[in-house]
Amino acid sequence: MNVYEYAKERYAALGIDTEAALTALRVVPVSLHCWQGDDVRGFDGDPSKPLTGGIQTTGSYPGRARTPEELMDDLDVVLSLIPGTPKMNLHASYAIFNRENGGWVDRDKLEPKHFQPWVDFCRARGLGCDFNPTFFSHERCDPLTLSSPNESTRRFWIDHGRACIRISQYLAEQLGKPCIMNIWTGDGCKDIPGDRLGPRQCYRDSIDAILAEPFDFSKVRPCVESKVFGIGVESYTAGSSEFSLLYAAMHRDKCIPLMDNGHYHPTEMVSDKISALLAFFPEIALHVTRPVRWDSDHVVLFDDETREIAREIVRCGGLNGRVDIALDYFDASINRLAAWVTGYRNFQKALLFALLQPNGELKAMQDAGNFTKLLVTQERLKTMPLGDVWDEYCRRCGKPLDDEWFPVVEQYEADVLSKRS
Ligand code: RNT
Ligand code: ZN
Repeated sequence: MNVYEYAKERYAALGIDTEAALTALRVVPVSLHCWQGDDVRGFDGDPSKPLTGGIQTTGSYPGRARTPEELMDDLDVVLSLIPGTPKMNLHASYAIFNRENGGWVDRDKLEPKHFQPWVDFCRARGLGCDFNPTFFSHERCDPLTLSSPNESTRRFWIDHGRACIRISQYLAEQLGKPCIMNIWTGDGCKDIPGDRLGPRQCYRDSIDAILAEPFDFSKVRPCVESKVFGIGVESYTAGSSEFSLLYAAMHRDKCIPLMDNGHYHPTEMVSDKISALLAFFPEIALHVTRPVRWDSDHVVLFDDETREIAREIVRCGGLNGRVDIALDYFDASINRLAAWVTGYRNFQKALLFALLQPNGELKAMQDAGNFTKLLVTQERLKTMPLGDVWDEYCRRCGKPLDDEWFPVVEQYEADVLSKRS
């Protein structure tokens, strides 16, 4: 008997159908963020300009993608090494300007044509595409954007947001898959503000103005992402958790909330928040990352919280379109392709772990008050032969096993990345 058949029997003895899990996992869209490949620099400005908005990449590992072509080449290697159904996730700052489309324009003037090479890239690979307006790393951040007291600043960024809605609609129509369009700004204050309500009212009105741009909500799913603090905005953020959740709650016909698990106090767990939101919202979106003491955006691991997030997604019915999953991390201190692949595969593995749980029985134990058995069973599940089912999943997806993918990255580093200055 091969190891998968043996694992299948072991799980079957607990009432768990590994075949159903393998089938379900293959079609779950998980967004792959383009910004891991170039340390969130983008192509619409001077690449040496600093990353602003309170986020930071640290490290200077060689091989960063410097052009759209390099980023796409890198993505192709990554796509060859990850199982499942990836979706691209772009930022507006990854617009591609060339002679055919008239060259550079500022962010308030972006058009679908500036993303045509990305549409072609995605279409040729059968990928959907998500999108993000880029409210950072730009001279029109004063340093605020949508919450600025300066009306012309707000106008610029509202126009950027509206342009991004039109681009998102184009991506959805061209690729035949909904586009999740996430609104996040780094607006906030380093020190104790003298006014919080004013900027938050501006922020609210600015999002209203962006979402006044006509779009089809079945194709474009605008989200608002909250954040507790950033570098240089330690004391207050305009788009706090309450602000973003309430905005989404009061605009349910055109907006959904997005939680990034790096954006809370270190003892707050997004795994615990998923069901709280799903009790009220038909759909929510997630950024999966790994905060180390702060929103450091380390590579996603196969760790307790990642597994718990996956378990909550699965048992709350999130795989049926109620939870939009995206990865969001950026590590510049290690091989960037290895970072991408490690995080993506780990989240796939966490989803597989979650699909191989006897959820009905665990719930019954809880409802019956049998917390001893619940504890013992959940601990028991941790050492079931998940790895053998995972290997089978990779095989069926035609993708390398855990031992096989890193040599491909090492070879690519030797052949390609090491030659980039
Ligand atoms: C920042 C947010 C945001 C960004 C990306 C680049 O803290 O998490 O989602 O990481 O938009
Ligand atoms: Zn995020």
